[in-house]
Amino acid sequence: MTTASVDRIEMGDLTCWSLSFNNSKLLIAEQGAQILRYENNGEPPIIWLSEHAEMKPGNSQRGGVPVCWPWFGDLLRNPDSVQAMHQQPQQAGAHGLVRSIDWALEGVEQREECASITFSYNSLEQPLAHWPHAAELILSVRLGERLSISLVCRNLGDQPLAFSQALHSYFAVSDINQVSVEGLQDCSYIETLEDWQARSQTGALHFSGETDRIYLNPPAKLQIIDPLWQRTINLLSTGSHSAVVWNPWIDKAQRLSQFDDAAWQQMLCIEHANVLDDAVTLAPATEHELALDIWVEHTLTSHPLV
Ligand code: TA6
Repeated sequence: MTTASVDRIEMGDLTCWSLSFNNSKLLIAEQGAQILRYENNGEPPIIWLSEHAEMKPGNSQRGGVPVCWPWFGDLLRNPDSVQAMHQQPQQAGAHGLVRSIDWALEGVEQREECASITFSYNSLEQPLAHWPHAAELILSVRLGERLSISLVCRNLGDQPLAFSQALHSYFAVSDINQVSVEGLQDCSYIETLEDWQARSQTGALHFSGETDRIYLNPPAKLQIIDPLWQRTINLLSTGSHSAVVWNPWIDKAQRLSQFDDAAWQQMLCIEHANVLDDAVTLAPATEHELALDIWVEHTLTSHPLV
């Protein structure tokens, strides 16, 4: 009989929690409720973490699944409703305000079929600079045969709450030149590297340079096909109407913090989000859930007989 386990551990200056179930392991930090690692024993990681990740307070770690909220990306590229929630939008940093603050541990569960952990953030208890609104986030992670992530946002105020968001997931790949993403064919996307022009995806997505695209209304299921590691990473989401696909490639990799110059070859971000016109406006006393299931299938590719 398998009994999952949850243990508290210190990683550098960060308090983290280690979940294990069968041969799967997950590491999550209290800071930002940020998943840092997800892997099956004896296999390459599923969620990628930079070898230069600095385990110290004040910055999100490069890799894992940073939570971007109450905005994604550059606040000034967000809808007016989202910008108006901030008192000094011109001064705001990228990807919101909750990636680098400690969340509260709400609960831990160890069962036969899974291990789970829940964190919360409440703006009434931990006010955010220049963002004076009443909201609560609940991030729940369940490790079983799959990894299930749920991000719930509750409007605790008496006015509508407008936000954009993303689970900014970094996935490990064998070689970005060899992988592809299935599921985005025929989707419209915004090409942020070419003046935010609207485009349409033809066929599967392959990579040959810096990629930073916002796909609109993608299907619930996307797949990262990795022939070299003979695996497919399956991604199944609900409550997400945008998907950001990002690889920094060679030049941007050299400008990124906590990032080896060559690391662009072994990572790929697929970020389940609600951004641009998909930004969320919550009525008072209502909530919204963005959820994502991640699991790996092994695909033994048949090699032609030599
Ligand atoms: O999600 C893609 C992106 O917006 C990229 O443009 C890049 O800036 C990446 O996020 C990382 O952002 P960060 O603030 O974590 O360095």
